[in-house]
Amino acid sequence: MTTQQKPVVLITGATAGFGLATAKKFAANGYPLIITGRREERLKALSDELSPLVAVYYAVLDVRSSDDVTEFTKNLPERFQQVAILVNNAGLALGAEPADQAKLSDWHTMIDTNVTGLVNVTHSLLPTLKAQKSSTIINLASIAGNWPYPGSHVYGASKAFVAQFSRNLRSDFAGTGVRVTSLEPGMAESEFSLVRFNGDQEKYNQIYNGANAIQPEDIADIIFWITEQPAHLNINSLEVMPTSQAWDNFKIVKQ
Ligand code: NDP
Ligand code: 8X3
Repeated sequence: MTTQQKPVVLITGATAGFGLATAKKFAANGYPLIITGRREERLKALSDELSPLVAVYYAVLDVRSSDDVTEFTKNLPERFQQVAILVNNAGLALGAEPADQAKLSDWHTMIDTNVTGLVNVTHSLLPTLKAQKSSTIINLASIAGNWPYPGSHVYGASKAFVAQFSRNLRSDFAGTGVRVTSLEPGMAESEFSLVRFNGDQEKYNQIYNGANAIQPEDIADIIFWITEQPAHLNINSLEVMPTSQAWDNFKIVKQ
């Protein structure tokens, strides 16, 4: 199969972490790429790096704006219009204080990005994905959507939405060529915790030092593996943790 015959991959949030590593993984395997995010310099640098390998189109896109997402989809260059793999990766957590100390604006940002943004991108691409013989949507959920922990409140709830939305899409597309996966990673080392803790490098170090956390390249390998499954198989959900991470006791607060 030549490079030109491989399906077009669209990755949201390709400027860092999982999205960046996933772009590199698909490029190394010859897939034409659409990479998006808000930081243009990073998109351009990545595009320059990967263009010798594959066709790359980059676009500055804030997934929170449905108008911008619609425009972006409408204006995709012809070479990139037949998107067949969508990696809905853009997302973030903000803060980990107890709910009553959290900022309402942070809650709104998480919902706007992790829920509304993911819905915006998915909705605008569904006709294209459905028109392909075979296509795959991979939605980045999280263990935080499956299990509660203190300080997770809206972040975890937004990821529970992603997991259930993925299952519901599966219901609508059963028997069609559209596959949907909810990918649910645990602790992974990326800019995620810098964003969550407002750039606090010390907190970041505390979290990851000695934890042997998941690396973005691990997630990229898993995403690639999901898309490589035979067309008659759908990975519905996949939860992955670092070996160092597991559940703890239920909390009992005695009077
Ligand atoms: P990073 O912070 O390293 O990367 C997040 C990416 O999302 C960046 O490329 C950022 O790009 C993009 N992004 C954020 N907001 C927007 C927006 N409004 N519009 C477009 N792009 C946006 O985090 P990770 O790679 O770790 O996280 C990727 C996904 O995986 C997220 O959905 C996260 O919730 C999820 N996840 C992360 C885990 C972890 O422990 N790291 C574990 C489980 C799930 P830019 O700033 O340029 O817009
Ligand atoms: C990120 C994983 O455990 O920090 O989704 O919430 S966790």
